[in-house]
Amino acid sequence: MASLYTAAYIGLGSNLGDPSAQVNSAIKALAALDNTRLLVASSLYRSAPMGPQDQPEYINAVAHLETRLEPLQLLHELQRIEAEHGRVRVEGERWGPRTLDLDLLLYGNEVIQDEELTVPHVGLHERNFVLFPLFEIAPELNLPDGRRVVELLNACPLEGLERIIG
Ligand code: A4P
Ligand code: MG
Repeated sequence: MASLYTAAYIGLGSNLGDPSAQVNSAIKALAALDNTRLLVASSLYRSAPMGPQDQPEYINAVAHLETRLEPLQLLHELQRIEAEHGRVRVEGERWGPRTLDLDLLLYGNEVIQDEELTVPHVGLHERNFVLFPLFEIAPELNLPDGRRVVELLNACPLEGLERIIG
């Protein structure tokens, strides 16, 4: 019988306040979501900022969930968790600093092009701070278009990325 649960991968990022603490706290919040199980979270990674360079380095990670929430329900839960971690969106500012950013990277094999939600997440295939932690927890994973995470990772420079041990 088909599972009622769908595999979802969440990208976590933070570069304000205490980024490691924010990311760890967000992982706990993901684990506490209704109708959702946290299967595994990657190590934390230190990562040079993409976009404006006059901002602190990021802490990034990826979490693997199984969920019965619909994609938009899950997105709204992610936005609630961001808000609870003090995320304030600045109108018109792109790629700026943030206490917590949660991106829905993948939702099963679905391709979603909605006003509010694009899945797979737009930057997924070219961001080392997404691909490396994703590969750490899901080395066999393919994207809905059939591309393998490991192939994308091999094509992606790893400069500025460092796994935090321990
Ligand atoms: N949205 C659409 N699809 C999705 C999705 N799959 N997951 C919409 C989450 N949200 C999605 O997001 C803007 C809108 O995207 C939301 O309202 C949602 O409906 P946002 O988080 O408010 O905007 P943003 O994060 O400032 O913009 P953007 O372009 O999503 O930024 P990114 O791509 O998240 O990049 N450098 C390092 N080293 N590490 C980082 O994590 N992150 C960023 C932000 C910049 N530089 C970074 C990092
Ligand atoms: Mg975002």
